[in-house]
Amino acid sequence: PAMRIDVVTVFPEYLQALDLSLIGRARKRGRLDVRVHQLREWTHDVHRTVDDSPYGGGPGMIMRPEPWGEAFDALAPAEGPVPHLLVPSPAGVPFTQRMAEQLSTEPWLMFACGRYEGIDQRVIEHAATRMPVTEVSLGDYVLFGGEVAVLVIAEAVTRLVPGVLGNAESIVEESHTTGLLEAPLYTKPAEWRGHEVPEVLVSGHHAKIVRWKRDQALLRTARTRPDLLAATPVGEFDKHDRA
Ligand code: 6GU
Repeated sequence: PAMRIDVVTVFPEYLQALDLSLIGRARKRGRLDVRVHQLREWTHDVHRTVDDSPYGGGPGMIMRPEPWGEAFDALAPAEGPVPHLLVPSPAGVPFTQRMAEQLSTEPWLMFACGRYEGIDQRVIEHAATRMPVTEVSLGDYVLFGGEVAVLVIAEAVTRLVPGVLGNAESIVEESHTTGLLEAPLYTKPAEWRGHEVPEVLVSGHHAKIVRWKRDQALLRTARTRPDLLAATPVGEFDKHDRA
């Protein structure tokens, strides 16, 4: 089942990264249908203006609503199926693995990339009369615009779409899917520059390995992300011992 992704931006060059690597491969294989659009195509003045000064004063420029309205009319006509619109913004709800999982089941996503100080809020209000809209933030810091956020969100979401990632099992145990950080990983050689691979991993004792990985995940989470550990149900702590 292919997922369609439309991106509207004044910097389509940023999205060229979507031609690369596993996302590019998934597109060639027909699992993803990615379409990047230049917002200025929906302007009519000679300078192709997309911004203006803010009502009420304040610094910088705001994206004016009219080109966005025309873009929505062209890409997602009021009749027929509509996408889930995602608007990257530092004022949005925090983007999480949980949200990535939910979005990965949707057939059609559209991203509206703001630049400058942001987009006129009526664009979001108007879009919400036609389609589901989520303003989403990557974290508590400020980027120049939504383009890099789209690369992050699109990668987190599309790798969960069936058939995009080669090995579906690698998704199940990884960091954040379990609510904990993942245990450290090792490969050959068994000794390297005086550093050894933990003994238990070469022991061949499967049950001990499972318990070690779980304990390492808990330790690592306690040290670097105590906030995540606090949100972990206590049943997770000894799950494998009770099995
Ligand atoms: Cl999603 N967009 C922008 N422009 N800045 C951000 C962000 C998103 N998340 C954190 N900072």
